[in-house]
Amino acid sequence: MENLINQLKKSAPKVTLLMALAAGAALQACSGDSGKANAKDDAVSSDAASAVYVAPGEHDELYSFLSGGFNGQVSVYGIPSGRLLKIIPVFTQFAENGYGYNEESKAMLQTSHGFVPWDDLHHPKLSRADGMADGRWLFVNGNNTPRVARVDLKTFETVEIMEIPNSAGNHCSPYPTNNNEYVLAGTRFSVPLDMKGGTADVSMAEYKDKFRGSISFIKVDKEHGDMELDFQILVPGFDYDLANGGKGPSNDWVFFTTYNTEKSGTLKELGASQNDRDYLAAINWKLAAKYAAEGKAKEMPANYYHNKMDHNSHIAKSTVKKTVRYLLPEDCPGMMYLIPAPKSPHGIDVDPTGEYMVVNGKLASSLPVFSFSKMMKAIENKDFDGEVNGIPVFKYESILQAEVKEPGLGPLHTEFDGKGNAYSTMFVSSEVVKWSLKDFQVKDRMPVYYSPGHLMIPGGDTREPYGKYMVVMNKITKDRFLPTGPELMHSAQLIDISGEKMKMLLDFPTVAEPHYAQAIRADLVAPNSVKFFKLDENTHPDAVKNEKDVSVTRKGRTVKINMTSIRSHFTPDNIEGVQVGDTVLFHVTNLEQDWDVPHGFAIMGANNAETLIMPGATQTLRWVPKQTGIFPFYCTDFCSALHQEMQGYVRVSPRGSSVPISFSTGAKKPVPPTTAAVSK
Ligand code: RUQ
Ligand code: CUA
Repeated sequence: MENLINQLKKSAPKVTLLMALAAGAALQACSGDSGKANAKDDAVSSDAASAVYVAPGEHDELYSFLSGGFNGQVSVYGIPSGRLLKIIPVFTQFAENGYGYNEESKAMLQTSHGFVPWDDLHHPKLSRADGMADGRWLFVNGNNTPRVARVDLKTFETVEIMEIPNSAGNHCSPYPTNNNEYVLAGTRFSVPLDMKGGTADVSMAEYKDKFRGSISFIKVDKEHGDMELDFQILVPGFDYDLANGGKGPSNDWVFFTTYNTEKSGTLKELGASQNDRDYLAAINWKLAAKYAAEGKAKEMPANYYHNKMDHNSHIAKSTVKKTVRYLLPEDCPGMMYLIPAPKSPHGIDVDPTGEYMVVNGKLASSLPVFSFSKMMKAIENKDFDGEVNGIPVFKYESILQAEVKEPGLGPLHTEFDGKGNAYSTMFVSSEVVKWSLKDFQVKDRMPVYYSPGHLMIPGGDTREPYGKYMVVMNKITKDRFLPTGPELMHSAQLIDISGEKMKMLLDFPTVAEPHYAQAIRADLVAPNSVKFFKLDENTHPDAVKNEKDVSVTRKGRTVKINMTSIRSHFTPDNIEGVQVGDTVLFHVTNLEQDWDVPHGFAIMGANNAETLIMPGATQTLRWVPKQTGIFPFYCTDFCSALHQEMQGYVRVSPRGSSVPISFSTGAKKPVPPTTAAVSK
């Protein structure tokens, strides 16, 4: 019991202690006194080890993409082994490969607030074709400084970041429609819009009247995936929490949970929990797009960044956008409706048939399931119960299909197995609950350790889930792993859902704080994986494709060093004529044309990081020497038996020194110094 109390305490910011306690006499499947004992005694069967065993040299069945939360990254794990395959930096600088540190990628992290090398990344969503993940791109949200990014699954690199204006806390984001027509992004915090794309300087006392939310419609290029902010809908000043798109009959709709419909401006923990009901917002995205195309959209000034990485030069460029179009729901009949939902709901999940919308009311004692066909009927019959800002509100009872009774405490998220079952996480009672979409009865419960947020079934939000495994991402780890001081890795648990009863298979630690995750069959991604970049397609202006073309040139206070790397040397290696205070740009081209042979580049005292150059690519490290002397540089990635020999020196002389620019290439005669461009 002590464990449970601790959990409740820790969960207090999300679910007030009082409510959690008041919510249920039955603290079902509480994690008990010892998670360890539980796991051993009743959860893990003896064949679990073989179910997750991927023999050395064998590959996993699935790729899974787990968000990194406050580390701003995505981590890629193999399923079922739980092997960590890669960390993809998105909104963060990443010293491991120089992303955000080298000159080529810095522009990716530019925003209207300047360089923001961090974000809170919550929700990965795979691009779609006909309602199924197609394995081309991964869209992710930045929660803090509103941004949506696209990762290319050919290279597992972040290739595009779009800032979202009129937003503050891009949490219900990003939601691709079934053919990536749009990626939708909603704001969590409402803010007073200044109608120039930013927020206004107003008193918090004006919260109720002046604050608004926004939902952004980002158009996605069918072939290349490039994003473009098409328009926004300015919505009432609630908090918008999560979203999910319809499918099948509900294909044209997307649903958003809202909280703080009270519009309480202070102590939201209490203020946003006054009303018994908040809303599920239903938006017809196709109709919205039609309204926008037919001239209903107005335009306002804005100021937001759109950053793209060029595939051939590997150079990111920022474009600053100056306008944004917007729609008002009150001008667009039939576009938006509100369904009353249990207070302060969190996840909204639509079942594979597209008929049921499950609202995870984290403070509610039942799990309501709404019916899309009932919603359509109510629209037809104008069966409304008033309106908010001109947006019709349905009657709860007329849209409700069923309530799952006593599902557990603190329902947060639900996914589906494609066999008529739903699985919901219970944050407070630390369990996953399986229930049926046929009779809405609970079928099974599985304790998880501890306090699960999202769960993920591969394809669980698509038309046809791959209903074999489920990954549950737990917020609290406690005694699951060897202690590592006050901070522990978060824990994910892999559960077999192929049978009637859930079976616990595996615990694996995860990097930072995963929120949502997505997974896809490996054969939809692996065959497209790029092995190296073709040197002859490298369009970087400072690329050097042949060692004999290397150069060191001075222009004013800038020294450009266009160099190459190949096992196991840099050309040039020794460079002289650099002065204190110069800006030195090392443009390093990796000449290798082979898989998995990056070279790194680092120099003593550089105030950024190393950079890791993929075969065929060029990257630039900027260095401003502050002292005279000899500075070694070297390759950071152990690339061959002679990796330790892959090194060189830069001589730094005082400012105004007469030491000319010169360099050596390993040739017998040193390259004669000249004062201008030097190339051999
Ligand atoms: S949402 S569990 Cu972004 Cu639930 Cu975190
Ligand atoms: Cu190149 Cu080590």
